[in-house]
Amino acid sequence: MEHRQSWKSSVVYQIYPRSFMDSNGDGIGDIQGIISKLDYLKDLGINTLWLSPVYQSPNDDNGYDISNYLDIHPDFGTMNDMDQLIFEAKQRGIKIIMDLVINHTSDEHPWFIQSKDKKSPYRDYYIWKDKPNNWTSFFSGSAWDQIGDSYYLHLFSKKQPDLNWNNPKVMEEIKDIMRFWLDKGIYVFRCDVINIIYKSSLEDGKRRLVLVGREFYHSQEGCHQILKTLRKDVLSKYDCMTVGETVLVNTAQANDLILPEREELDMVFGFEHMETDQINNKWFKTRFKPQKFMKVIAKWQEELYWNANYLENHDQPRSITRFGNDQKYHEVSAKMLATLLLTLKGTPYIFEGQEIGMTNADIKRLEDYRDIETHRIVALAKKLHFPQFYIRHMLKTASRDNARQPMQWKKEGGFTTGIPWLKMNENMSFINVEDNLKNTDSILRHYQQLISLRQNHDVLIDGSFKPLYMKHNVFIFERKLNETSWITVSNLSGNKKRIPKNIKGSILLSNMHRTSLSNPVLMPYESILIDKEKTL
Ligand code: ISL
Ligand code: CA
Repeated sequence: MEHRQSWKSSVVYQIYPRSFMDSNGDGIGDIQGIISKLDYLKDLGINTLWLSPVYQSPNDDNGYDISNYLDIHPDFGTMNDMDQLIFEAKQRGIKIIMDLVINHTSDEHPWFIQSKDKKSPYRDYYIWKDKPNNWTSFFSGSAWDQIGDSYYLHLFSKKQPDLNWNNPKVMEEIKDIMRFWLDKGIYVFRCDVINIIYKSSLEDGKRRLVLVGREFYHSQEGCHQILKTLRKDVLSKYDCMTVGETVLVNTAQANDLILPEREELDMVFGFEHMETDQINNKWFKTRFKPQKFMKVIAKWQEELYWNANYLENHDQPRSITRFGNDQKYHEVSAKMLATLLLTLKGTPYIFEGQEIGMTNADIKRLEDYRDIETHRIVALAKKLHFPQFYIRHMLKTASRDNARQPMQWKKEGGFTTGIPWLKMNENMSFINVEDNLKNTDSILRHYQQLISLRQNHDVLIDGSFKPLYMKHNVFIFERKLNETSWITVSNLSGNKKRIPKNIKGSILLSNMHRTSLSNPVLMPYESILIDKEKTL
């Protein structure tokens, strides 16, 4: 067989370290906690772990504001713990992805502290201006803040000043940071908001509702040049891969970042499928439209060289609540989404808790939310006199804390012996790892089966993708490699549907104990994986 890049067969599990497992009772997940669960992850079958940031940080944005890239936040442990994690993971055949946040640092990073002095050699590490322009931040409000008589740019919170990628010294610093971690044996970087790091001009942006100024920093040629340099000078010297988080990209822009001949990134996270249940903005959710969702997914499958497939992460609401049904059809719809995710073409990413069908948060009081973005939007909505019930609705459907409630290991929690940093979901009494492990037919077991199918059948990795049917909220596609042809059927609705007559074959996996296709009624959220060639 032709040489296949190792990341094509990766199955990635994303850990949000604060919320995964607390080993010392301070209510915050940590590295020793992760180590204690490596056997669990190995049994699940995953071979790659992505850790959201564990670096030193004042935690304004839970670690996405880094004050020292070369050290570990004491909440999470020490560098020794990190070395031990890399070692223990390797023993189990698990590779580690670290988050690389290089659009901005924390305002408490020594570079920024020094850059406040106009005469400092660090001044040019950041973007300073005498007068702000009209750009707005991802977290709402102006993207500029004042210190003394100057303003600095921050596309996220004011404690996340943007680095100046026009300064070659910044490039050299980041290269050193990457080498430091690659030399320790980490395998991949997940490059945070990587397609917005280069600002080609600081003039006023076109007037629009959100992200004013984006035409000057979104997917600029300068960004491609930076990525090529990082690849050539650093990444190409190691056995590693990169996945970029790329906001607002279309398929053409995504391909421009990942086509092998471009020598930039290996794959990117797109967001278009995440926009199929909202109007304009994530805070204005509408009813989920499965038709739109499957069409976007099929488009990315067909047009992209390789996909990074995901249904949830630490910024997104839980997929079961959003695209499935977290009540009556909790188990079947979680399994249906799993089958979809793991049989698509590309590298699948599973977010912690997804494998047991964790749902959106049950936080009732505004003050119990922890996320900075949430608090910024509440302040803005109050200023605009949004009614209280609507603000609550916005948070319930879109707050990032929906995905950040601690991992539900046991009926009574099992995450910490102390007080969790963010309240746990009360449904842990019936949605938890312990029960999932006991039950041979659980959501977790379904994930396990799918991962193992992926790892033992090249058709799920190298096979082509072809949509066969996308009507009435039913999504059917084929993966084909040489003589092998597998078909995934997913009912993305809570209504009964029919399986089209031309779909034939034997059942490889079902979320409803189906053993044949003789009954053409597709039950609510039913999903079937079929081997077409082995028609009975
Ligand atoms: O969170 C979002 C939607 O709710 C996005 O707009 C998000 O801010 C964007 O995808 C960038 O996310 C990444 O960078 C941010 C950080 O807050 C996120 O957690 C991270 O995933 C700034 O570093
Ligand atoms: Ca802890």
